[in-house]
Amino acid sequence: MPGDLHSRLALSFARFGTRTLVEAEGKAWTYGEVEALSARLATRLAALSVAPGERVLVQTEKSVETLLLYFAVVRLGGIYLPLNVDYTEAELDYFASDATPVLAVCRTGDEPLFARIGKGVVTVTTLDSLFVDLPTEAAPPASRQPEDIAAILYTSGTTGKPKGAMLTNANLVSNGETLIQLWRFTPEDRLIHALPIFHVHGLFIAVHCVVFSGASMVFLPKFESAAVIDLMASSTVLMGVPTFYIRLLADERFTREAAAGMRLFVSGSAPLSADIHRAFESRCGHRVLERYGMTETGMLTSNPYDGERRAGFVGPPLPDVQLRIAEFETGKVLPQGEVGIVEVRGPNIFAGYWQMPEKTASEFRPDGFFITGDMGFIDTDGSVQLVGREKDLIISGGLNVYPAEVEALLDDRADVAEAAVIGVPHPDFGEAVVAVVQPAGKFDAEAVREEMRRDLAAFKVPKQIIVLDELPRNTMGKIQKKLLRERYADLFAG
Ligand code: MCA
Ligand code: AMP
Repeated sequence: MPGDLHSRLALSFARFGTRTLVEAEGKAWTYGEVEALSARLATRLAALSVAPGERVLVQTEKSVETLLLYFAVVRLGGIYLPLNVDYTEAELDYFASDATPVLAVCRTGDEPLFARIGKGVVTVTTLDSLFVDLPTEAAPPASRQPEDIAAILYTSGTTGKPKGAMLTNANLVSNGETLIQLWRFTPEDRLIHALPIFHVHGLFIAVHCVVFSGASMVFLPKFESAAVIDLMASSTVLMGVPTFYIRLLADERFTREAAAGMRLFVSGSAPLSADIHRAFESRCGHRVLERYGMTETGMLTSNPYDGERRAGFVGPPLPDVQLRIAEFETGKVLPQGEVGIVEVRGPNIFAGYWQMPEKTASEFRPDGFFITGDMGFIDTDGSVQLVGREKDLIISGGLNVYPAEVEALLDDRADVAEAAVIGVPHPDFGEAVVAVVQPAGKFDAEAVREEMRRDLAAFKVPKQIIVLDELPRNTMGKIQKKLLRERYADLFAG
């Protein structure tokens, strides 16, 4: 198999030429059409200076055109940098300044905003305009090595600024190859694609499983249970975050009959509770296949296709992944059964954070294992259970929110003395972001929430702000977040 991503995609484009690759809004594109259109789009991008190693920043809606843009950038050996469509100007400005892209592609109407970000250094174009009078010639593919960077995906951190995880051609190709074997993808599969395409989950895992295997997918703009249930009769696989499964269970149209034609439901990005796992099986007869991964690593573990898919477990490591449990502070490897930090090594582990060599070094052990920040243990059957996180992170509907970022915004306000941001159980999102604030003077929680929307993507804005005269502190003066989490555990219950 080729080690660079474009060659791997091209293999499928050639092999499955006349078969459908993607459907959206009632239209269909074959493998051959996708190759031809992305090659012509690459000609346009090359004229805009996209070349090997150059970053292309993308904030566009989910569409087949965005998918073609991804393939075109890969063809030219550029570095694809997709961003959440919810990101605000303040968030975008950081990414553009840090990544110094040669080109930014935005939604029509967002050009003035994009002209302001990144100190005006980038060329800005809209996705729509890229497709006007598309050149007829196909750009020649650039030659790329497995270790060259194919994409940068930003992830936030417990401290400091978001970090750009650099994913190589080899990372993406190897993970895709492993997963199509493990999850038995064939050209007969049709995936219901309801995830966003600016994360590893929806872009690399879902799209590469489809393209590498010659399968097809139906693009939905977002998850909606009615549309997903309608598609089940003519589809075979769904990949989603736990909220998808919670919402399907809440829809009475979701029955054993509705799911009869499906062969696989995959869940990840956040913990799927054992209760939901069991409720799903008793409703439709399928056991959800839960897997675990990260932006920096792609997929790391997966429950088996055949064999027991254990509720509450994320399965054994993938065949080419080495996984161990260690003591966080010392790095001492712990025996089977003990809880510690999950550390991993393998061909799918990223090449480091963009322009942050020290940060990169601090997240790897000297022998090359990456420290995930997740806590877990390995059971007697080799299956991993995650029991928590060493990192202070909230996962809401499969999206990561780092409390430090939200706290910094609140702490900066004149009407806030100090704020603590916590995750509490939520029936739909799994966890929800809640801020507990000690005000400095007059404080209007709803007005503050509204103002926060200017600077933060909607999913990071606290669903509720609780006002306390005093935040609980330990003897060292540190805010007792654990106590707050316990106190507000039932905030969204019922
Ligand atoms: C939307 N909102 C959210 C979320 N999504 N709030 C908290 N958490 C969220 N995840 C906001 C909306 O802006 C809106 O705010 C309000 O909540 C209600 O939105 P709703 O219509 O219910 O949301 P939705 O549009 O239906 O989206 C929910 C969703 C979506 C379907 C769960 O967030 C989603 O597709 N999540 C998947 C994310 C994902 O792909 N994660 C993978 C990354 P307001 O009303 O105030 O405006 S992790 C990864 O890639 C690693 C490698 C891995 O392991 O997979
Ligand atoms: P991200 O940085 O967005 O890629 O999120 C990665 C994090 O999501 C991991 O470090 C885990 O904490 C979490 N995660 C992903 N899959 C699972 C899962 N199946 N169960 C629990 N947590 C998960």
